[in-house]
Amino acid sequence: MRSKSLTFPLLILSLAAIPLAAQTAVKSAHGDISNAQGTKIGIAKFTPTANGVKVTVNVSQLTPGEHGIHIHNVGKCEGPAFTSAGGHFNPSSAHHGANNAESPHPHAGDLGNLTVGQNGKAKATITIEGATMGDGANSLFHDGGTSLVIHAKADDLKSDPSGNSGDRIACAVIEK
Ligand SMILES: [Cu+2]
Repeated sequence: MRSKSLTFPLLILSLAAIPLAAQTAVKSAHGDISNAQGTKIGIAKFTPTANGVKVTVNVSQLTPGEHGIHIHNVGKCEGPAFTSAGGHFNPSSAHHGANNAESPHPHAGDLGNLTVGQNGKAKATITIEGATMGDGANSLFHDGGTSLVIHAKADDLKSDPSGNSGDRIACAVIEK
């Protein structure tokens, strides 16, 4: 109880400071990962780095194996199909997949595959190359926002537009 009463005023103070800081640079973002039924099954955390934005994904209740994982171009996750998330976040209009025969490739929203263990859980840290959390087309917070989507099947890392990775089974709106 003692620590709680000390923490509370500090929390108010730091919350009051956020609007000022947010105007210059977003230092972190997050997204609650929901499945098609709308159940929260995980969380994604985003932090800017020198060459992009680092995302840490922590998710459970998925089928074991490889699942395509991408940043999609609209920050809207309406289940069960999550088509509201739009196509891939692809500000450079590149082809999909690290092994795509066409050049240039891959694109920013291409995060490859997420490996889910036999227990249905997955943890991964991936860099969204070239993405920012500031202003402009490369920003995860461009007009309309972005989302993180997990697919039913593995991404083949070469097929446009989404690596043949099948249905969208989980989605998180990326939020400041
Ligand atoms: Cu996708």
